[in-house]
Amino acid sequence: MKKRVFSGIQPTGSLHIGNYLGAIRQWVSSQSQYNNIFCIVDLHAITIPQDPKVLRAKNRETAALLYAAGIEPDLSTVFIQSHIGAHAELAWILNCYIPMGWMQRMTQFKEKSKKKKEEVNIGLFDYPALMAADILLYQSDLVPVGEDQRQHVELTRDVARRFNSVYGEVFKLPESTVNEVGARIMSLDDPTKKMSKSKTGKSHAINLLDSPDEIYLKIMRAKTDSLHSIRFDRNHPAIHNLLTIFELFSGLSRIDIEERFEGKGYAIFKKELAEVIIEFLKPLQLRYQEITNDPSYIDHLLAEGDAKLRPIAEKTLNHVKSAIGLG
Ligand code: ATP
Ligand code: LTN
Repeated sequence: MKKRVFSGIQPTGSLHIGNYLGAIRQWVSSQSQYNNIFCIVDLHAITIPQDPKVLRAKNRETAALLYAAGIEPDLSTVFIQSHIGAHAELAWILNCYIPMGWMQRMTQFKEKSKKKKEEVNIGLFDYPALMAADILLYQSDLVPVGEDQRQHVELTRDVARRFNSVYGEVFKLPESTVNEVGARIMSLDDPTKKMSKSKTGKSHAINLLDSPDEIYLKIMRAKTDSLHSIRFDRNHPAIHNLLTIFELFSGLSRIDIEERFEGKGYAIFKKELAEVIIEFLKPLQLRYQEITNDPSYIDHLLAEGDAKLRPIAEKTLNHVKSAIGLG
């Protein structure tokens, strides 16, 4: 039996190269080794205000982008979280087994709740309980994510362990898998912040559907530091981030990259970086156009996903409910 991989992505904003390099790249490359489930987490998305029409369109767009990036329908199942009611139901039950103190330690909540205070709702605080429900419903073994989600997977393990210690082996304990390189791609305009969908600064992120001109402009505007030489040096986070992006999209080694740009200026490096990204994204963008030419194709795949996964999720939920004396 192949191990089960489960991961999720929010249908908000535009997918960016951070999402690709931190998460989607791992999903695609290890697809044939595992039994894979990828969830478009629209219930997580509504923890911040969303326009209903946009949200519905983004669910489809996100699915199409995953297939365009190399997710294969024969190897992986993609579905929409809100289509399977068991997610919200299990999240409620898990709430009753998660101490407040665990949630209060979550760094993502601390970060996100700093912004607009009037928009901070209970859902945003409770976000990790829903994420735990997503993972545990499918008895997942591995959860490939970017660095920022590692802590949420730890909490998932903790709550599963706590539940199992009372009721027996109901949940499998999942493990996160985080890439060694690219697990935290930083913003182009502020290398102290992670690249993020919910930030809208003009040169904050490179989106997977950006045109060559947009990519070129954003890279040319990207912040650099005063190092002047082009080396992988953690003390110079702006150039380190750009070099990491170059490394991952070009497939070249760090030594080769440093040699290639030795004695050269930032302008030359940036031009080559923009070209490497543009070339890499070209086939993905073409596939996206092909896939979205026929909207019924995505709808059909998503409906198949629901039908295949609902029984698995319901089986776990029923087990949980009978263990605790519900239903
Ligand atoms: P937001 O910042 O609005 O919460 P996001 O950009 O983090 O959104 P998600 O849909 O929450 O996007 O994340 C999808 C996957 O991409 C997760 O596994 C997450 O860890 C990963 N990821 C997100 N941003 C980055 C980044 N800057 N570098 C590497 N991986 C990332
Ligand atoms: N919280 C994740 C998205 C997410 C997820 C999941 C990831 C929701 N449920 C389950 C892995 C497993 C994020 O990227 N912000």
